[in-house]
Amino acid sequence: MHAHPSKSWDIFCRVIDNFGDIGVCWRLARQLANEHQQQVRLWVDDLNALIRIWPSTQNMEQQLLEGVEVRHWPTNFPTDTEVAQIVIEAFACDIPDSYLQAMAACKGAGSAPLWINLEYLSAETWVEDCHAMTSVHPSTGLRKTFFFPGFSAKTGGLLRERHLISDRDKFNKCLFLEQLDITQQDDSLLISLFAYENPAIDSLLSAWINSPKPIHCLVPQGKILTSINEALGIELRPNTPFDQGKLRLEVIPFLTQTQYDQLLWSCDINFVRGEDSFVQAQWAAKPFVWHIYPQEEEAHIVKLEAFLDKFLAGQESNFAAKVRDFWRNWNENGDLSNSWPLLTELYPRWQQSVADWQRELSRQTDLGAQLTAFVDNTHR
Ligand code: TRH
Repeated sequence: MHAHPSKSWDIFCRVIDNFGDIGVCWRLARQLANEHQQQVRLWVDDLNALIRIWPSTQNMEQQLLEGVEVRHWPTNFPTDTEVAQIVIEAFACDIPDSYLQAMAACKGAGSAPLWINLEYLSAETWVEDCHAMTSVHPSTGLRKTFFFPGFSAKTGGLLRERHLISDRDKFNKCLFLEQLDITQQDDSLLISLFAYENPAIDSLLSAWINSPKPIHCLVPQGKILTSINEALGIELRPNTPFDQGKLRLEVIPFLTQTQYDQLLWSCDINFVRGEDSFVQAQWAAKPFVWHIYPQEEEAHIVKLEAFLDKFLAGQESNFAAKVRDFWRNWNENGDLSNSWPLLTELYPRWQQSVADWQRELSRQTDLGAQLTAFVDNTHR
């Protein structure tokens, strides 16, 4: 394994909403520290979001966690903060002005830090043209590089821990479900459901209740529960499974990030959202459905279709049409009562398509390795 000179990194993470911003930054920070032996400091403005996905996090200003120095990013940022050699601005979060001025001072002293903006993931083709492009900050003259995660070799790649695939392949599902006190219904399709509020859940639940095959759905506590409770006119609670027709619905606690990855490995179909769970669902090599983060002017639908174009390229047209139809209905409040059975009757092909897709993706250098290689080649 190529050893990288150990450098100091500051990762700035502002939690907009949900858990994706911190989910991505925390996974990257751990990987840089533990797989590439870098000195990593993670600044996060909302520690509670990190505590939710990593409960061993303390609510304190400074702590060492998993080899990463985790710092609370306060409103009044400490002006005496030493500038790191590598500065990651996650998702254009705007690093503190005092820190920016300190970066400019370093530049003036001949040791400009490497400033990288880590962009949101997209499968859109323009990403390949923009990846690694730079711009010069008007008032400081500092150069910023735009680093785009992506699904092709012309992008910055995807987050994938070094041991993820081998850990997945030797994973013991039964033991994991036992630890979560879950007894899978016999001969059932085990489904994990992580999504935003979604009125389309109504037709999906009726498709599951009338499903030819038993459906056992696990719902980590989260936003989709509001839609489920509205659709069923009940208040679902942890440890109180709901049974109707062929459906068993079980609310499970919000898991640690690692346990959630393992839940994806345990299920036959995964409903995921945002960015980090979306990527992890692909590494789980199980059929998945993406509830993309809604954006103005339907920009998210363009992103959704761009991913489907890549994922379904070369797939048999009938199967491809069924997947696209189901994803569109899930993201555009369509009727799922028909598209669900039509898709699940093609489950083996769906399974194979995801297995092939993730195998192809796993040949690409992961984002953490690409970032450290980029730093080696750029920051002297
Ligand atoms: O929470 P999200 O919807 O985050 C979103 C997206 O990142 C989106 O791109 C961004 O614009 C928006 O936030 C602001 O979905 P995502 O990206 O999948 O992040 C969820 C994280 O939560 C992921 O790291 C997995 C983790 N998680 C757990 O740790 N435990 C759990 O039980 C579950 C369900 C998720």
